[in-house]
Amino acid sequence: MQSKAIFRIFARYNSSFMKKQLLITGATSGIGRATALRMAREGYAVTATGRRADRLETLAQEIAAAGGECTTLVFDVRDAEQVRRFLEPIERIDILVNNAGLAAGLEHIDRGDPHDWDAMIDTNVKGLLYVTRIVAAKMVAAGGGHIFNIGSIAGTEPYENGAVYCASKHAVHALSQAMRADLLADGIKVTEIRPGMVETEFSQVRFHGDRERAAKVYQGVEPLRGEDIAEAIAWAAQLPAHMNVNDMVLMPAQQAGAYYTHRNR
Ligand code: NDP
Ligand code: 8X3
Repeated sequence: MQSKAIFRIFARYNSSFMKKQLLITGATSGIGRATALRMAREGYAVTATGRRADRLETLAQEIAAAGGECTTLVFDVRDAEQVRRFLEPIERIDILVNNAGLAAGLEHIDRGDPHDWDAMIDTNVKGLLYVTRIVAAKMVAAGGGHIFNIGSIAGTEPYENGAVYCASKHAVHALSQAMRADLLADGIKVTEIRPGMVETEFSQVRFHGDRERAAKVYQGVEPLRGEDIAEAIAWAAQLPAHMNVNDMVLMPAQQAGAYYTHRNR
């Protein structure tokens, strides 16, 4: 009787450990939340991170109710010490999705708010670096892994009023290419996903909570949804070992780039 119980505990522990481990930042909303749900459905043991604990708790319950596995970690990617404290103890990470990010403000450079600039650079660039530093070292030691960086079309198309956000995503684009080279001999794939317009909390955050202004961004357009980006990540993650997607640009059919959107009247 006792040995059966021990066997069951061992089997559960073993099957959990055998699952591929995925860590995603910014899983409380939008692309991150959709990707966590999707990848849990694909059979990954998901570690979902973000600052809003209640949102992560709801996500973990949703994943568990669907038979998946989700651990949550509440920390701010801008704080290098928190990142180290929460991520260092994790034994294995097969896939990292660097998703946490934001745009703050939409202004000409002479009117931009330096607090917004700090938030974007500290999150989109430095936060991504802090997380990657710790996780990539684990992947190198393990002899493989796959890193997804969520860039943007803003990473190659600078636009009026978006100087600092565009600069931060240009940095993500450069980092993705350079880290791919750095990690090449270690068997670590690096995939950059660069979406156009995706309807999430992104525009609400950009306009500091102004929902009406945020809604106008998507007027007359069928934007992408977080689930569409999750679909792309799920596809790229399951490719054979010899094949990698370096850079994937995804847009709504009604968008041709940062400057061209066809809106229904
Ligand atoms: P959301 O605002 O819906 O989600 C952003 C996520 O990032 C949230 O989970 C938020 O969690 C997290 N986050 C923000 N700051 C921090 C921080 N300091 N520490 C930890 N987590 C943080 O937007 P999206 O889902 O759209 O954005 C996800 C990524 O996609 C971003 O990198 C964005 O730049 C990129 N992107 C978005 C596009 C779009 O049109 N929506 C297009 C192209 C790229 P919490 O607040 O709980 O910490
Ligand atoms: C988000 C897309 O066009 O608002 O990265 O910069 S855009």
